[in-house]
Amino acid sequence: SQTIYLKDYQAPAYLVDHVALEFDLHPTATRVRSTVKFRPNPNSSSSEFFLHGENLTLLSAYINGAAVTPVITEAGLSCTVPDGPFIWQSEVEINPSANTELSGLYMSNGMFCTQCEAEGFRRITYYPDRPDVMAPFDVTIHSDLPYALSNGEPMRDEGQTRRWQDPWPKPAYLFALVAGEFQVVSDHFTTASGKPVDLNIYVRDGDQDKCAFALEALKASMAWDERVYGREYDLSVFNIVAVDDFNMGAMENKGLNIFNSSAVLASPETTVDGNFERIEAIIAHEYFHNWTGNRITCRDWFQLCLKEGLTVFRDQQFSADMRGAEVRRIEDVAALRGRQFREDSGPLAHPVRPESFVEINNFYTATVYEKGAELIRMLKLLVGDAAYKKALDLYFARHDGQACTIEDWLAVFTDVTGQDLSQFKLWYSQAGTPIVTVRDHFADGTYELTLTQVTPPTPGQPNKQPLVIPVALGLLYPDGTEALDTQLLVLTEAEQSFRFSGLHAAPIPSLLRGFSAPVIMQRETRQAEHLVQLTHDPDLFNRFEASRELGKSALLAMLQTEAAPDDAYCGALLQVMINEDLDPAFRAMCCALPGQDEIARALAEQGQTPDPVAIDAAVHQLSEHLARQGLEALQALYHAHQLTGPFSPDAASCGARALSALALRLISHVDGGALAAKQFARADTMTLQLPALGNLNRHGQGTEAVAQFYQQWRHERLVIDKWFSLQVTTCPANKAVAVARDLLKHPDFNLKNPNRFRALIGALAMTPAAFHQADGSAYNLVADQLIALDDINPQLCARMTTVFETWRRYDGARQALMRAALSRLAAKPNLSRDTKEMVTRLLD
Ligand code: B3K
Ligand code: ZN
Repeated sequence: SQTIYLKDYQAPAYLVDHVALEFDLHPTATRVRSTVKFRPNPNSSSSEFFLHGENLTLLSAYINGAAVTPVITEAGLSCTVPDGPFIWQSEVEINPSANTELSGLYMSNGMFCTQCEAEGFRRITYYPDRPDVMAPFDVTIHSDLPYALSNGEPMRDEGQTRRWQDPWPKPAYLFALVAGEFQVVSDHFTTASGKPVDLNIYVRDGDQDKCAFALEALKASMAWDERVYGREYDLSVFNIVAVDDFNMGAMENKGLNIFNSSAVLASPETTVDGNFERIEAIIAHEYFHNWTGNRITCRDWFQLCLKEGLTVFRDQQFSADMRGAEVRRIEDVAALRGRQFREDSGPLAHPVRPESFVEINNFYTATVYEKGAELIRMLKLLVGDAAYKKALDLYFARHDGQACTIEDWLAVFTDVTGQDLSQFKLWYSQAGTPIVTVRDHFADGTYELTLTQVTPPTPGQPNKQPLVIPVALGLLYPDGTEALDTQLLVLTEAEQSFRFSGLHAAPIPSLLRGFSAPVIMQRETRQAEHLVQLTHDPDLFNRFEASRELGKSALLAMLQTEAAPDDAYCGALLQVMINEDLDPAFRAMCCALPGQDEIARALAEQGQTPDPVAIDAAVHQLSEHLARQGLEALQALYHAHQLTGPFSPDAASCGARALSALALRLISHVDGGALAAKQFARADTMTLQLPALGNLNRHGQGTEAVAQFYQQWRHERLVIDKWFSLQVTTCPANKAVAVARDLLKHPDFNLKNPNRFRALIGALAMTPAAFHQADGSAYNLVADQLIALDDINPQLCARMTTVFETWRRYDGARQALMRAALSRLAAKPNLSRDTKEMVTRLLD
């Protein structure tokens, strides 16, 4: 397998002025005819004509109407071409039914659908499948299926022939085609300048009652992008199709977004609050790509964060506006730490803009997406809101219709502000999470704060330079009053000191407010200060942070010195839980105990070896202690937050339900599931039913309810995914492998459906105490399943290998078992390029 380097980028030898595609759809033998107008690129010195193509049977090829015989390899074809512009025509045959990779044109439940990002278009026809070749597409589909869709505007319907024209030049990765039998749910939107847009969601029969929420989210996204970024939609129709077999969440194809059904379908009966939130965010994300991704795309795949980091940032801003900025920020940071910090501290660490890859699909990562978004958040903080807005306006004006780079992106900020961003740019090339260490000192009314930054070595990057780190700081007095309002300190050197005078007592620093930079802040733990912050910090993020720090210290003390559960911490949590001045959603987040992986990471950051089984036991013990200490308060809280009236997934209702779910979870530690059983019996929504079932199963009371749940929901695929997950995540950790083995034999398990595979195998691997059983049985089960999956779906297999990325954290015995499991996968005959790259990096 060949490594591709950013430094080797070369402009395309030929540009495309127009593409016409014609499809004769057939499940096993689809014909694709293409007519492409090429012209030599004036900015390229090469005249070599190469078209990507994989798994295609070429039936005929013509240049300017004359038959040609190209040289064909596994990667594509080359051909002698005339000087100047010419017309390329070809016909190929492909087999969508055999396409289990779910890349290119494939079948899902009898419908045809496509996934072309990153390099799937080359599995449909021969073409320069690279994002810097943009062209208008004209698509003709012959099929007897009731619906046949593609990008852009629908042309006049001619019976079994459907035509679509997309006027906006686009790269091939944004091409999409869907055909099948659907139910359509429709709505309308009128843009700010008065243009009408038809909105449609296409779903399987039976799912039409699960589209309303996504349609509302779509309209809200369209209005938000007009209001906040001045971006209008640019076609008369916006189509969304839900498919059951899909490798990720959704895809932003121009005018025809294709969604994993789990990222679009929602109903109160089948969907939990967290799903509603996720659907709203993904709908927004894909819609926002229309400007940040489609109208302005990436020059090459190394620039992926140009569209993904920016679009994640935009969807985070949207969700903050829809659901409350502070609570959303806490969730986003928790996800960043859980996925990106984890990635950044292990063998898969890579820069936000990687410099090399073997398989680009392996770089759709938390680093590119979530850290990429953090860089934009920092940039906005550093230049200010007004300059950010000007820079974005300039970006859209200057680069519309282009394929751009991070240099282009940063240049608009430099041009607007005059600021030199060369040091800031290191964030794009330097991998690893900076560690900022805090020392402080107070004397004679003056507080001195010294911050030191170090970024640890990452694969291929032994030495790091200091970064630009914006640190939002406030100071509190020990009685909780404010000593200093939020200030922005900008750290640019390895070590810097800051002085604050005129203070009447030693202050408590409230550092990194709102999580102003994606760094690890290290400061000697001071419980008394955290307790003040937990109850008084005006920055809610730092209240949450104080709670995490207290929770971590309590658990670490239990693990390291067999200390008893910390009463002061538990008492403080209970106070927050019942504090009616605080948003219930915030209370629920702030009072959940730290996650088990978070504890493992905290230990690893201190150079210690985590034992996931011991962590699980400590979390259980602490939960029970907290529950006993606050039982009456928890029961009152539970009952006070029961909602009456029709279900609504709005932020306030979700918050109330989250708080009552937290209370129920804790109470179950004391009553063994009695209250959960009552909730399960009367639950009329999934948000009430699923956690009730989880609590029952967690306390050994789930057998009957699990069976009943299956009978109730056996025809709802997305609910059955939850049913698979729940059983492995809530059974006793030492039983999880046996439970998973049984479920692998269940007739509803299906290796070919990514959602189902993730629901079972992913859930097992993401449950630390279950995955890290000392006998290595879970590692082996996961490895066996990955070995089976690799031939079917290399992309998903490669993605799932990341469950092993933390192997270096653990003890020698577990390390050896994980290495052995990975080595078995590495030794599989015909290992895919995707998986090979991942196991190589993991084992390096
Ligand atoms: N752009 C797609 C991701 C494609 C992943 C290809 N392996 C979805 C998104 O980020 O919106
Ligand atoms: Zn995206």
